[in-house]
Formats: sequence, structure tokens, C-alpha cells
Amino acid sequence: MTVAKESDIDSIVTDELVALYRERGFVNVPALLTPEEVAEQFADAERQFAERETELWEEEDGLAMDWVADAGLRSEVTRRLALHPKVTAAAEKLAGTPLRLFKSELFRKPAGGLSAPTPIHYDSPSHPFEGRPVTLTAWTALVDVPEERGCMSFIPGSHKEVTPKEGDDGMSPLDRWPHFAWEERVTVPLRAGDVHFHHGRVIHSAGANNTDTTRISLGTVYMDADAVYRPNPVYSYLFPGDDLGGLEPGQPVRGERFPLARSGA
Ligand SMILES: O=C(O)CCC(=O)C(=O)O
Repeated sequence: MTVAKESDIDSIVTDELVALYRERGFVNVPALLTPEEVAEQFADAERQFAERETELWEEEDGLAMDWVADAGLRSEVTRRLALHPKVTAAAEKLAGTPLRLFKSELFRKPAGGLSAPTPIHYDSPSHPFEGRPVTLTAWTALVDVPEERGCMSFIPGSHKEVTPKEGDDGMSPLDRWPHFAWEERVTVPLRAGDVHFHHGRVIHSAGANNTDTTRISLGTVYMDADAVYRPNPVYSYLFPGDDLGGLEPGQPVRGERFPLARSGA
């Protein structure tokens, strides 16, 4: 396996890959992280899952996953990975604009047939920002995630049509856009160390984990460097009491918790 170096970013995230991302709303960047980086974050994820109470994403047919919210605020390892020069360089090149770190979450989909699929949704309705700033997620596989382990599927190009509106909980995009039920979905299996990037408005889902290995991954969300805070009922429901460290509505989202992705400042 050839692992990407930071200096390789322009040859890995090529203009063609950027064009593909803009067209489809997602791309996989294989082997972006070294096996050592994956092993370090995997060990740290196991520690965080053991020590912290997790949030649950429960569905009628089971647990889609549990997750550690804002993992980067309490773990140096996760914070370092969220601001990893290779990941942030790739994210900015794809987004085409300067980014800030918004948050990092550790996801765990249980093994042994105990999990449910992650329902179809898109992310931006839970983002507490004014207008429609750029957001994208870097989803890092910390174990191999073949289709049977619950990798993600996307509806290519849906990000160009999806327009969040007030009160939209984002969980049932097929209610608002029923035609997407009949459109092609692209399933993206990942090797440990691959990172896929997806746009905040691309419609996606993930399968159940039907293997004996727990699916563990890190989802880091980046936002437009100029994003402005606006309280959001979906965010408040998911993270009660989190006013992003005391931000007032209308204030730019910045400060130590939300550094610029490339400089960390
Ligand atoms: O990991 C999953 O199953 C879903 C994650 C997701 O929806 C996201 O990162 O936006």
C-alpha cells in the first residue's frame, strides 16, 4: 500500500478528483493516513469509548451507531487528526475555500448483527450556521469498512438540489424529494486509513454491520472559515446547552475551539 505524504496532496487530490467531488458531492481518498496514524487513533477511540458516555442513534430496527460527541475537545490525538495537514489540505482543495474545524465525532457501529442501517439523511440541517456556508465531513475509516460492515452510500449530485429550509430536520429527504428514492446510489467501501469527504447537503446512508468486527470511524466536520453562528433546533436537540462556547447569534464562529483548518490558528 502506498500512503499519501502531505506533499503529495496535489497529485492525490487532482483537479479531476475535485471536479468529481463538485459533481457528485463525495469522493474517497485512499490511504491518506499511515497505518501508524490509524493505529494511534484506533487505540485512542477505544479508550474514549470505554471512558465516556456515548450518544445513541437508535432506530426502530436497532442501533444505527453510538458516538462520542466532540471527541477532539477531550483528546489530543483526535484533535491532531482533525487538524492533520494531509486531511485539511485535501478538505480545502475539495471545498475550494478556507475552512475551520467545526467538530470531530467518533462513530461505532456494533458488530454481530446488532446494528441497524444509518437512515438516509443529509447533514447541514443540524449545522448551527447562518445562510448556507460550505460544510464537509472527512470520514476516516479506523478499520476496514467493506459493504457488509456498513459503509456509506451516496446519491450523486443530490447536494446540488437539496436546499435546507427553516424547520427541516434533514432526516427524511425522501419525503421532500421523493424522486431521489429512484436514483442511483453509490456505495463507498473504505480501507482503514482511507478518508472519504462528503458535502453537507449530499444525501447519504450506511448499511448495518453484519460482520464480527465493530465499525469504528472518525467524522470531522469542517465549515467555511467565515461561518456565522445561528442557533438551530436540530443542533440544540442533539447537543442540549451547547452554545458553541458562549457565542451570540450573528457572531463569527471562531476561537480556540474552531481553529482555521490549515494553520490551526
Ligand atoms: O457513520 C455513519 O453511519 C453515518 C455518518 C454520517 O452520516 C456522517 O458522517 O454524516
